[in-house]
Amino acid sequence: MAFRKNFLWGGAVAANQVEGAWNIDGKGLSVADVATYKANVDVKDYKKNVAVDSIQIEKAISDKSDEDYPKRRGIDGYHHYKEDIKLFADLGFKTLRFSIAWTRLFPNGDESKPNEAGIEYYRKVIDELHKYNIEPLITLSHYEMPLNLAIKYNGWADRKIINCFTKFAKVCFENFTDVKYWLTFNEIDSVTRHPFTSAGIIPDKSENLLQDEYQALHNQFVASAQVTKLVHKIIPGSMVGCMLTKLTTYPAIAKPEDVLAALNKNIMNYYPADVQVKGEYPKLILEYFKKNNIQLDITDEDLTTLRENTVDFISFSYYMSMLAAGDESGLEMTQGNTVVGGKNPYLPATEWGWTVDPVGLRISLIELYDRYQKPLFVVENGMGTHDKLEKDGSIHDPYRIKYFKEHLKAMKDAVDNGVDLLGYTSWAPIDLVSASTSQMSKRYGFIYVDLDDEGHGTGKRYKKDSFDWYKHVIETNGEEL
Ligand code: BGP
Repeated sequence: MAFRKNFLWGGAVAANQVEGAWNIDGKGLSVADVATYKANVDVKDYKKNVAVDSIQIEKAISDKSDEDYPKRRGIDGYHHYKEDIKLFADLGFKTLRFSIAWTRLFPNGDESKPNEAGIEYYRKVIDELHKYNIEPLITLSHYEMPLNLAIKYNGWADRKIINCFTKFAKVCFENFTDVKYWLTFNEIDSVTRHPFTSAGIIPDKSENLLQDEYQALHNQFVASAQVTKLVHKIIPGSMVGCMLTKLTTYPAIAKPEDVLAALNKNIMNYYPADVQVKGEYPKLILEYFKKNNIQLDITDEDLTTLRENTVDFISFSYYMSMLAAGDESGLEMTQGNTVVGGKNPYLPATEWGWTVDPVGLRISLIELYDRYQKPLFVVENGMGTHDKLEKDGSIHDPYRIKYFKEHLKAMKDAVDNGVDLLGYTSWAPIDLVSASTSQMSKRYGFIYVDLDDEGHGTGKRYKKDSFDWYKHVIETNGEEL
C-alpha cells in the first residue's frame, strides 16, 4: 500500500529556533530568550541541567545583547522568510509546520489588545506559503510562552493562563481563517521533563513542583480543548491535532519486571494523548496522582470541556527509543529527546547519544493507531549531526539520507499495515538553533545555514546533498526512497 494521494510532505520548525529578531517590531521576551548555550547536557541529571532558575532569568532580562542567548538570534528567519519559503517550495513541500511566537502578538501575554505588527508578520508568512500552494500547519505553542507569564504566575501552574492563551489563539484563528491545520501544544507531555521551557514553571518558585507540573499539564489540556472548540467554530473544516513526544520504551530483556517497567513508562507517555483523544483521564493515571499525593484542581466544567472537544488527529515527534528495567542500576543510560533512558545495545546512536531506531517508528505508528483509531501525523523526525560546508559550497550528508530513507521505509511499512497517516514533516528542513542545547552545530536540515554556535557566519543558505534526495521522495510521493 502506498502513501495517500494528498499526503502532506514537508518540514517542521519553531519560531524561537528560527526567527531571531527577539526584540523587533514589539516582540516581548519569551522563555526561549533566556535559554543559554549548553553543549554538554549531563545524562545523569538531565532535568536539572536544562532547568532555568530565577537568578538566570533576572540576569537574562538585564542583558540586552544576544551574545549568550542563541535563540534570540535563531537563523534570522524573521528577515529571511521569503528566501526560506522559496527553498521549501523548491523541495516540493505540500506543508510547512511552523509556530506563531505568542510574544509577537501579545508581548507580555496578558495585554487586552494584540500587537498588530505581529499579526501582520504572520499574515505575510502565510500568504507567501499559499503563493507556492504550501499548506500551513501551525503550532500555537512551541516552547516560547511569554516570560512575563512565567514570572507573574509561575506559568501554566496557574489556571489564569488558560484565558491568556485562549485570547491569543482566538486572535490567530480570526486573522488566519485560511489555515486549516492547527496543533495546540508542542510535545505537551514534556511539561514534566522540562517544566520551564514547556510551561513557564520556575522550579525554585514552586512549593510542590510535581503537583505544579501536573496542574500545568491539566491547564494545557483544558486550554487545548477550549481552543479546539473555538477554531472549529471560527474556521469550519479546520483540523486540530494534539502533539506528543513519542518516547517508545522497550524492556531491557524479557524479564517480566523489565516488561512491567517499560509498560509503565509507555503508559505515562501515552496519557496526555489519552486525555486529548478520548476526552478523559485514564483510571491508572488518577490512581498515580493519588499514590503520589498529587492533588489537582480539576473542575466539573473542565471535565465537560475535555470530553466535548477532543482532537481530530494525533501528531507526534519521533527521534529515538529507550530501554527500561525493573532494576535500572545495571543499565547503561543515554540521552534522547529531552529524556534519559537505557541504551539499546542493538542500535546505533547519533553523536548526541540519541539512538537511531527506524523500526521503532513503525512500532510507534502501529501502537498509536491501534490505541486511538485516529489519523496520525508525524510532525517531527530527524537526526542532529555536525555537517561540513565544503569550499565549493556543497555539503555531503549521506548519513542524513540513510536516516530518512530508513525511517520513511518504516513509515511506509506501517501504512502497509493499515495505519492512516496524514503526512510527514521532517525536523528540521533547515538548520536551526537546537531546542535542548541551543547549539547551531547540531544540524538537522536539508538546507545548511552558515552560522556557528556563537552566531558568527554569513547566514547564507546552501543545499546539502540530502536536499535533492528529499525533493525526489516528495516528487514520487515516497514511491522512490
Ligand atoms: C523536539 C522539539 C524541537 C526540536 C527537536 C530536536 O523535542 O519539539 O523543538 O528542537 O526536539 O531537539 P534538539 O533541538 O534539542 O536537538
